[in-house]
Amino acid sequence: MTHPDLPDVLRPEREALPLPELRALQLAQLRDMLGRLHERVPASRARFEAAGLTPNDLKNLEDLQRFPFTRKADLTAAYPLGLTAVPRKQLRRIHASSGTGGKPTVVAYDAHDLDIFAEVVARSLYAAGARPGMTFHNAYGYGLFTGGLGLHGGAERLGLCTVPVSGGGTERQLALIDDLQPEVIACTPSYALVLADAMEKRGLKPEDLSLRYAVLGAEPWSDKTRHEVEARLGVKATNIYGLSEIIGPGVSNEDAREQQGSYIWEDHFYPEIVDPGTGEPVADGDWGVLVLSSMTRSALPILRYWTGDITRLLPGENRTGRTLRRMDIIRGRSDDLVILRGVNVYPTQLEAVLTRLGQVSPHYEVVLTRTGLMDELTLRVETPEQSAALGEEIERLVKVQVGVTIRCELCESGTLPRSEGGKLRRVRDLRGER
Ligand code: DLL
Repeated sequence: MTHPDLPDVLRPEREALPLPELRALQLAQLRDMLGRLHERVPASRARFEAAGLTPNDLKNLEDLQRFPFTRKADLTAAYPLGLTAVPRKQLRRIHASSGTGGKPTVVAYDAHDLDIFAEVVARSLYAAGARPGMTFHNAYGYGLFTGGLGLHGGAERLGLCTVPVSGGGTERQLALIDDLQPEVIACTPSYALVLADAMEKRGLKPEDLSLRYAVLGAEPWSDKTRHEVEARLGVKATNIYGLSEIIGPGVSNEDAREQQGSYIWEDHFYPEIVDPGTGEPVADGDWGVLVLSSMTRSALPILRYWTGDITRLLPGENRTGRTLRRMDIIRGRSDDLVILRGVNVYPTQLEAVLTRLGQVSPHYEVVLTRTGLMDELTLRVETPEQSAALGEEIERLVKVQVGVTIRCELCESGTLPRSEGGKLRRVRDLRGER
């Protein structure tokens, strides 16, 4: 199945296409997509017409910038299924993601989409180190969330024996890992730490576990968490990225032997990085908002989706022979961006300060409050010892490195919210509350 020269690549004819061929394929796919949107989705046609555009206006890849973005609000306005491009009878599955308030975002798949979903997740798992015949412990939530069923379909496609554990029930998870001896686990990074805690409480050591690879995503995380998960569970951990509006997990994944950026499966998902303020493309390698077009999706093709995720496309060569571009970690979201007294702060910047300091755990929480007209940010961090000097040192480092004055509160181990298997919310905004 693998190419002799490209042992890390599952589908060389897709993952290692010569660049001119890949770009030609993308242009053809985007044109096809525009044609389908124009013909079958009235809301899309109306937006093209309002902008004076037809699908024929896409002559080269740069022309894509002339076409409008799709935003979460466009999906909400068309709730539940107004943007689908195939008849209702053709649909085979629905997923939904929680909105920031009000109605969830509903996404639909037909048989062709489910085939693509399994394909890109299979590639992601392969890049993460999984190989046919291994056993796969899937601790992503099953249900409307795309994580559980999405990983599940790809794992079966790759030929893994899949254990559909879903989230929560940590003791039972450990017992299953002990009994079924999986080599591969998938869950959120914060839940991987919860499992590590529980394992240590039981007196288990990494070498007692069969696990070798962890596929972690669905929430922001950093190298500090990677190193911790790797050391405590005895695995190689890679980042899996994705979102419901585009497909679910499996838009991109790191390669376990490289761990330097996640390969975007660009033969299905076309990436752009744009300035969060102007929407204009940024210079190569610069940070900005990731915008994705799901070129090959049939039931719900989405053009230029404004993910709100801040990342960059990594410059330079990769070491795996793929011709696909890699994205960096998600540094934050354009909308969970905290603006504190005029300074833009991403929670991950605070995490980076903690990482460099070393003496604290990766469990932290950002609490925003308002006193009078003043916004205050409290960084709550778990530490084995509550020394006032350490708290002051963190406040000083944040001031110097991030440029804002914050308050640091040290908490006892185990007191901050933990993941229940779902996404962990790091920011609690109490500014609207009395
Ligand atoms: O979280 C899909 C997924 C499931 C990805 C399992 C990976 C693993 P949504 O619920 O629609 O879909 O949430 C999508 O989650 O826009 C990011 O803000 C965030 N996100 C997803 N993966 C990562 C990651 C799934 N690896 C939103 N790093 C996205 C950072 C991530 N943030």
